[in-house]
Amino acid sequence: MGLLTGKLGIVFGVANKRSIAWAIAQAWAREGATLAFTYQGERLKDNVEELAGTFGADTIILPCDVTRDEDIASVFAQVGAKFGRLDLLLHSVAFAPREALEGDFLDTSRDAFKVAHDVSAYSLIALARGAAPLMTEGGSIVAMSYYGAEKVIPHYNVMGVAKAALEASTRYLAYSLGPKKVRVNCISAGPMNTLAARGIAGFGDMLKHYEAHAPLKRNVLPDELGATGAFLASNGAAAITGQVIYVDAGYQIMGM
Ligand code: 0WE
Repeated sequence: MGLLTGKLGIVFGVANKRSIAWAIAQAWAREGATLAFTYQGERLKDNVEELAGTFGADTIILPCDVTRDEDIASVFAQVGAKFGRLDLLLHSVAFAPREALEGDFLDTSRDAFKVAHDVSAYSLIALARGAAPLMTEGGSIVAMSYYGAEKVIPHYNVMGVAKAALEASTRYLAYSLGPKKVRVNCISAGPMNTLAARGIAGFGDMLKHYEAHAPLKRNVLPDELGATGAFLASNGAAAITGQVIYVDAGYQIMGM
């Protein structure tokens, strides 16, 4: 039997087949979970319907802009009506205005800071609050982070600050939701060739840098994020909460 048989989950952040959210959703589905998906804007609707449509009739697909409280309320109302309960939530959503990821951190505008934190960090709190009343049998919330939260990665800039806020929010949410047996953890992934990474100057060099310096001398594969996502969602991780788990070929342990 699958690790997640009978569990009901919701996935935020599928954009296309290369999305980390899609890798983890596939692993959750393979382990027996029934899933709901949200998509951000009409632009991504067809992609998500095509991908998630392969999972069968009980799959729910809904629009959600995580900066809109009305969207979030509507998503959890519909998921509550159709599923009756929720066990799993994946947060794989981030955005900072492009210019904030290109220039000097010193020039970060108030608006870029606000947008990056609203979309990439506050949304975890808002989604957790929406999901919590449905997690009546406990639950597992998983959010995606990146090493730029703790060390300076040139050009990651305000996203690094937002990921630091996301990781700290993970700890405070773990404390808040612990009494309800809802666990909250982050996966800090090594760099992946996704839509979010496309067009980032020097990204190819960054993948090469990991190959050269990570203990495992390679980059991370989508299926490996899926497997860790499935583990954190499973009862095997029942005593793990508030953690940041590195799935980065070991890169994070290195001092030089
Ligand atoms: O978290 C991320 C990227 C998230 C992201 C990507 C974009 C590109 C398009 C957030 N906002 C935007 N805004 C856009 O307009 N990663 C972990 C991938 C990433 O992004 C970087 C990296 C890495 C790694 C940016 C600079 C340096 C390294």
